[in-house]
Amino acid sequence: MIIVFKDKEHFKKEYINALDKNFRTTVENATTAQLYASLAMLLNKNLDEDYNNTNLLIKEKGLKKAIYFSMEFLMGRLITNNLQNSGNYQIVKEAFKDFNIDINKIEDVEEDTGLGNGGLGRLAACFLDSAASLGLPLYGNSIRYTKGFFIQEFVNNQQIEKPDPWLDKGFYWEEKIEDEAIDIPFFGYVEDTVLKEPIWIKAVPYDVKIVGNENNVVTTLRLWSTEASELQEFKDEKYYQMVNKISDSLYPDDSTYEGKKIRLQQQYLLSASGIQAAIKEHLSLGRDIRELHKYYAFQINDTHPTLIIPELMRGLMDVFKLGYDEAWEITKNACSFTNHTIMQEALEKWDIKLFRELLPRIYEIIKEMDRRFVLELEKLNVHETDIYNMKLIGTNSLRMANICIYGTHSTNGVAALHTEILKNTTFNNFYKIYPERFNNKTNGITHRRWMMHINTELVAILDKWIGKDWRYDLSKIEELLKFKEDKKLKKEIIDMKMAKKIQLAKRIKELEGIELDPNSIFDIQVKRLHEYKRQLLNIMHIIYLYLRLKKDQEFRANFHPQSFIFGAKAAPSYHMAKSIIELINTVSKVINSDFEVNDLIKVVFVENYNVTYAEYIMTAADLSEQISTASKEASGTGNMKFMLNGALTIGTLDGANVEIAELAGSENEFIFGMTAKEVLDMYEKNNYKPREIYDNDQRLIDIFEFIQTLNKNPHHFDNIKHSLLNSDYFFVLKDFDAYVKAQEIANNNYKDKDNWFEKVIVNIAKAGFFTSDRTIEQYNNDIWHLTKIK
Ligand code: 26V
Repeated sequence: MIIVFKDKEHFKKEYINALDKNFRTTVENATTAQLYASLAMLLNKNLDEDYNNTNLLIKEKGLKKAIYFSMEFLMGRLITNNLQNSGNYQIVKEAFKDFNIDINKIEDVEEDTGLGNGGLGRLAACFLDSAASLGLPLYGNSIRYTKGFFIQEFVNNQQIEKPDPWLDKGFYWEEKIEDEAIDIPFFGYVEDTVLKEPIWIKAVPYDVKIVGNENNVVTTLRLWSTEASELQEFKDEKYYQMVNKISDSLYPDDSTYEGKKIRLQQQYLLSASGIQAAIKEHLSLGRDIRELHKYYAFQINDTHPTLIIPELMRGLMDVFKLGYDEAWEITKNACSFTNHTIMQEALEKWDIKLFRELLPRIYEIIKEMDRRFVLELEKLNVHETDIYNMKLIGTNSLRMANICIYGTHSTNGVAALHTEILKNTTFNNFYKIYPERFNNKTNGITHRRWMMHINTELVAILDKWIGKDWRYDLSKIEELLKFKEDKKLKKEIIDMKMAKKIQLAKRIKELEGIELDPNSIFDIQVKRLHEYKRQLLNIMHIIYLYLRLKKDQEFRANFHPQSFIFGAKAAPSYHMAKSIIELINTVSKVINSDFEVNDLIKVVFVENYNVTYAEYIMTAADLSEQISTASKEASGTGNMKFMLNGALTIGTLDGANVEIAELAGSENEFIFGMTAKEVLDMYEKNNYKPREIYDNDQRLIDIFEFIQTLNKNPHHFDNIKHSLLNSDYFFVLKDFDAYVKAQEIANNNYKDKDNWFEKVIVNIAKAGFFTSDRTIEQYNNDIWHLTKIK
């Protein structure tokens, strides 16, 4: 165990010194911001020893490293995690108690590090925690955006986006490594493979420590920022603007030409800096460039860092003068790719004209890759339409996923069903040629952040009933199954859930001003807002319930009170998603202020859902809403967090829900709706008629009549209705009836507490599979082959 501070008194002495040194103040006189800053700086400094030892050991033993290239790392707060994993949380908490300070108040000062949009970014953060905790040398590589994911506010029920200048308040967990800066060229022209007259941008790394759990391992997340380059002679106003723009914000608006260019610059900067830093380190240790793939594995998280493939080819050929074939073998062996979506609009394509202007030499390399690929395919007698679809370069655009599958030795999906769809549908043409490249790595979540740190009530129960081994090997949590009928255990789990619901209700009361009854069913859907995730189906069911509760006395008498909680951000330019937010907020106000029903149902849309909010929400759910159109949600990870903390899933057989239902038994979840196969068949047949469903279901007609009364303009929400009646691409109407039935069963079932909480225990006991420790072990065994740091 790394105890940075020997004991409580030692910590107090150091901390008092730190306050004096940093702010010339004392515990009594310091502001909470100063108390927080001093704690963060002190802990960060004290992690140096383990950090240096980890680096030294990797070098001395010549261990292979994996670099996880990702445009997003949704880290959330670091203070609690770093205190916990380093084994100092208790000491520090006790010390603060002596100071008469609530440590939670100090933790609350820290802003979320919100360098990510959602699941993909949070997965990357969980992976860093798991790898460090397993002692695997996995290093994160990303961009130090000056502004993280936007802060959401609601004005007149509508989403407003505010910038998130998270660095302004001070970020104490990073260290700028000036002398490892790398100059990256953009634009210019190519003469005989040499890039001439480019514009140079300096990429400067900031390293953030990643603390392994009680094992003295400290790895890093490297975040690249941009500065003016010394190599750049001509620097005008426009140049400095460009320098700042590249690391200014996460996913800047890509609806304009300017926005697109910046995003591509970000992608290349991230890819080229990471690759060049690895090559420099490799050579500085006296190794041969031809052995690069034996010392580095480069994981491409979705297609955003695709350019590491041509960049590595460029380095090996242009700088180190290897032949194409040798460079290609090294590149393919070093790189591997993870796909996170089958949504067509998220499969990245770059306009050739834009790409060639910005990255002329990289474009040439991709063109050569494409030429050779086509020759290979022709040799294999692949049909010409397949060749056309598989080409790396289409008529107007570069196809990033194709480059990734062709340029790596491994392509994985993120849940069993998702990988099957990749193999049999999305990338079937590639699968037929390279079946050995495709593999599945079902996502996971770090059970430290997503259970141990946020649900101490459950930790105590587990420790008491099955000992502590589960903490280090979550598969052991299955031992709880033996006691699933035990009345005493059930009582403890019921109390745990009640405690967590009360805590969340308190936070919601404080932040949203809405009172929730902890005895009601907490029914929660938190995730990005997207039509395929079907928050619309959820709110339509709520409207149906509301109307029925008002007129059906018998139904009312049998109904267990239910609180519906939403949390979601919509992309700033995604109009339909924003309309759905407005609809939910509007309905929420009507229902919550209707005295006829507001003791039976409540609706809350929490503002600015983020990692820290999630830490309160995940433990407090009875029902976990996972209701995406089957086939569309690649995996989901919120579903796993809810399950591990004792919620039952109401969901479709999509993504990792399939594995949840398989492991826990579908009798212990509320599964409904079309299957992925039915959805895909229906797209193929193209014979879905949503209007017929609408015309024949009075409930749907009533719902939309009600929606017309919500705004003084009855047509205010017509875009939603029209989209459903004219296309309903995500089968909301088709699944409505099945969803209503599943909800009814769930509500009914909750009244039998004994039965409900037996299901809860089974879910917790079967959630061990979903720790990201397991996922990372699989990546390592199948793809990276790293040796553990001892
Ligand atoms: C793509 C793009 C392209 C245009 C600019 C904005 C943007 C933002 C994000 C993306 C990638 C979306 C892919 C994604 O987040 N997939 C999610 O990955 C999770 C982790 O594997 C998984 O659990 C979710 O099911 C999946 O939707």
